Amino acid sequence: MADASLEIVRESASAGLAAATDEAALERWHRQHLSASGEVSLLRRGIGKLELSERKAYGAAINALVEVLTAQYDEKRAALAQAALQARLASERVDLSLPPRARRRGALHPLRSTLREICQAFQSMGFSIYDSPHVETDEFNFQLLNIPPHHPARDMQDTFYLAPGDDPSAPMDGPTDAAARVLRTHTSAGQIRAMRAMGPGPVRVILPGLCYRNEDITTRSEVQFHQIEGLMVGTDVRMSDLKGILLQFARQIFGGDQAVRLRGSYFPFTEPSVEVDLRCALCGGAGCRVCKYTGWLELLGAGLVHPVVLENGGYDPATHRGIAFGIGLPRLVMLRHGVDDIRHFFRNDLRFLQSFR
Ligand code: FA5
Repeated sequence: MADASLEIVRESASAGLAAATDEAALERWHRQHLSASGEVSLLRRGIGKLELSERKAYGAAINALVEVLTAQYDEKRAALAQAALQARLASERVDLSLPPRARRRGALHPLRSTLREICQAFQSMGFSIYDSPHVETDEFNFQLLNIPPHHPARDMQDTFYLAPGDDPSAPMDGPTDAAARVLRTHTSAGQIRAMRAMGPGPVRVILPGLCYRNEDITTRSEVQFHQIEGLMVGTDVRMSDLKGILLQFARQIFGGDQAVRLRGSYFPFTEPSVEVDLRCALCGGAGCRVCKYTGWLELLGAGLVHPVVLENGGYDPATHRGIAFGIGLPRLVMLRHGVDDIRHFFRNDLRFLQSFR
């Protein structure tokens, strides 16, 4: 009988516990059932009214009931705490799902990408790349190239001389001093170095790189600009090689059925010297504003290596001949892409640079 009443208490207490949905309801339940003034304590007080023989079993049944309800209470309390924690985590969650900033893809600078194409074009014709210093001596930049001190050709290449030693306030060396250091004014400065490194064998190299001239910056001139020097020396080298190589080069870089023409010119380090013109790709030779209605565009300077220069490079001009050419990179890119101002290349204007993608 007593056990049956305890079972009813257990059932209703368990149902009450299951219905508690928050901390406050749980505490109310605890007060009602398990506290000193709660329902189970009242049951204990009833023990005294039982027969002596029943008291022990009834007491044990109440203890078992307390144990069951306490375990259920602890379990419920842990579940409510866990649910509260989850709710808090959900409400305080940091939203990391912002859309990322778009990644901007870079590209090679138009000078750099064309320089690569030019190097590849010459490499496909058997040329290798020869690197020579940017800081040169007056001797290599001028004198060994048949440009002695005070030669009028120096006027065409206004030169940056470096202060001797490490003292920037020391008086500059001048063009009469062979060891005076200069920023090379043209890649031709590397011609003698390449010949001396490869002689007496054949030479077939290009020397790409920056040159420096103390010039006014205009739409066609910068103080630093790339040139690509070409040099070929051997026992069987002729002017027709020069024309064939440059025609092949022009067709690879400008595409299509290009034509080149050689026009007499003067450089102290080549004899004969020529300017090489490219048939204007815009008008096909008919004449337009870009080619100044001549049908031709000036591309580069070239010629047969002067005997004095061959000798300075360690070759006998009686048995060896050479061809040399010097291409100005920015003006070539201007021709190729219709760029009207050389200064665009160094302005870092993304709109200009991206137009070459
Ligand atoms: C020379 O520099 C000779 N060394 C070229 C050469 C090599 C001739 C081998 C014969 C044999 P020139 O000064 O013309 O030549 O310059 C060659 C090219 O460099 C020019 O056609 C032009 O495209 C480019 N150039 C010269 N000065 C500048 C400048 N200030 N800014 C941009 N490009 C320049």
